[in-house]
Amino acid sequence: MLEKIIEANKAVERDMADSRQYKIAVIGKMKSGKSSFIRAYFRYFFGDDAGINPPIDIVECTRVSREYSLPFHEVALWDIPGYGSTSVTEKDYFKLHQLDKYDAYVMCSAVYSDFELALHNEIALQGKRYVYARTKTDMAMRNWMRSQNATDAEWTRERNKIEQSLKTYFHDVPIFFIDNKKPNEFDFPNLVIQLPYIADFSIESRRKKQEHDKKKKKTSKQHSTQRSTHRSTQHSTQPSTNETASSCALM
Ligand SMILES: Nc1nc2c(ncn2[C@@H]2O[C@H](COP(=O)(O)OP(=O)(O)OP(=O)(O)O)[C@@H](O)[C@H]2O)c(=O)[nH]1
Ligand SMILES: [Mg+2]
Repeated sequence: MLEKIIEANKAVERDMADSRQYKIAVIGKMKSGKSSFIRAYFRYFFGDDAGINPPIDIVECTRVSREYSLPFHEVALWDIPGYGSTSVTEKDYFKLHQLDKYDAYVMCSAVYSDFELALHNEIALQGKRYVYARTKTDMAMRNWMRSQNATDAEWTRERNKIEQSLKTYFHDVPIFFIDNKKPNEFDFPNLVIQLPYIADFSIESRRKKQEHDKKKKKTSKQHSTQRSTHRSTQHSTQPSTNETASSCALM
């Protein structure tokens, strides 16, 4: 019996080692809905019993990074404090929260801010990938439709316009419009289903970048060695000024 249990445990350990859990950081401006996204994510997959309830508030709330994960689920979400408050400024956001250690990112944003472009560039420098989650779509839709007295079709056109303008800033980044309060609506289901693929893609793209950087470094090292060898050969085959002078004198 004991042997069977040990064997079963070993099999579980093997499975766990085989199944990779992606480390995904949920980042963005304070109050953009990062913690709400994490709650909605686990609720979407596991219902209210998931027991994953990062604190949510209308005032600044998340002050330290924290992991939310479940065993055997392929995605671990990290709730990262938001930038833009007095306690967490935009400057050094990436360094401060050691964002380089994550496999991929979900960038939450209810309204575009220029700092998102800085984050976008930082992630690209790392060779990694992320998804752009446009949160609070429900509110944006309600407010816009009310102010314009618009129809659903007009809202769809407006939403497409917003998406197109975001795409001009964030090339190649998947953009999803979501409502964290209703994870079955808008693009939420599409986002969460694609998340592991994006994380995989991010890891692969990071690996390729590292390989490319390594090759580049090696080639530039080779070039500099060649240059210095060339210089020293030129130096040894060319007569010194004194030799030239003396050979001239001999002629
Ligand atoms: N209507 C609506 N409200 C949202 C949505 N996402 C978040 N909220 C609300 O926005 C407020 C802030 O949400 P949080 O999840 O605490 O935001 P956060 O980014 O984690 O905030 P900090 O950790 O303080 O930076 C809360 O009142 C949420 O209920 C959404 O998609 N729709
Ligand atoms: Mg939070």
